[in-house]
Amino acid sequence: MRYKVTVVGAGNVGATTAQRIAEAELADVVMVDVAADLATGKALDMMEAAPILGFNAKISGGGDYGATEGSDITVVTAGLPRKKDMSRDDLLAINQEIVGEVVRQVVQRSPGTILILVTNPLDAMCEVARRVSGFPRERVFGMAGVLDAARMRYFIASELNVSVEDVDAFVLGGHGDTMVPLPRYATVNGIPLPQLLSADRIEAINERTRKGGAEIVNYYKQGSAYYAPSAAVYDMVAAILHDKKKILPCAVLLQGEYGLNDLFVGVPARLGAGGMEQVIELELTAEEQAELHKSAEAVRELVEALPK
Ligand code: TXD
Repeated sequence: MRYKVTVVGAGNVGATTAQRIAEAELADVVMVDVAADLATGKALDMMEAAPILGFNAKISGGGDYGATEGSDITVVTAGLPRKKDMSRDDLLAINQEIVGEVVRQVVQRSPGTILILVTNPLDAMCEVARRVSGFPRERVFGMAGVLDAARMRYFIASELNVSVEDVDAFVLGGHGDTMVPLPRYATVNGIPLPQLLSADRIEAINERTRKGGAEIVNYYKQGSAYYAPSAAVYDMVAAILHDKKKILPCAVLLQGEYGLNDLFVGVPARLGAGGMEQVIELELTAEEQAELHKSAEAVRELVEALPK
């Protein structure tokens, strides 16, 4: 049996995600973009690599949603990326219109699909997708935490000169400057991070993690990160299609967990064949809880600014 994954937006994150999924033969991939020729051309270019790399997945691309019918998962990257000196929140108005229309088109043809949102401002776009699709929270959630945690893991591994494979870390909260890195839950091969690094060094890593997106934007000037973001989406897609039951930080609609309601916030969740199968509640200190609520407030402000 072959799975089908639709990726809307064949830009940097979308195309790289499509490439990663196809090269791993995880699923056939359909890319859709308003820039139809761009999607068609990138799909053809990737397929022409298939004989060399030896993958059998099919990638197609264009402007028509017809080809997306019956998708198991749909990844939404359509929108404008953040430019230098532009906050994620500035993107709100433009991207809510784009994401709303994309989700309408997608769910008409794939009413059972699982929606993974990537477009910024991420947490608010999840809410737009939820409203338009009417899907339960198991089938509409966002990618941000896997990326933010991967950045933190990389910074920890570099600082300690250990393998990235040995480092685990969690980042909670909204995907913005108020995100909450959780060094207490970071480990190096099971050893808690606070036993390995001074509080000062840990705080420096937290700060670099919070600003990780901006650090890349400053280098690229035009556009934002996509290699690590597409790897993060790939991890989530693989967890679902292979029913891995992997615990990954995702933007999930909270319904009472962490004392928060009806708001998409980044928390650890179990991903498997059923999509977002369970929210994992971590025990937080009063300070961590306060930071999480502050981050959630920033998300709420954005959601309240959305046109009804
Ligand atoms: O952690 C995260 N969630 C993120 C989010 C990490 C990285 C990037 N993040 C956000 O994803 C970023 O701020 C943007 O909002 C999206 C996509 O980023 P990307 O870097 O891929 O942007 P591009 O290269 O500009 O690609 C966007 C594509 C482009 O080809 C447009 O033509 C297309 O989206 N687009 C559309 N496709 C379909 N339908 C509509 N309406 C549409 N509008 C634009």
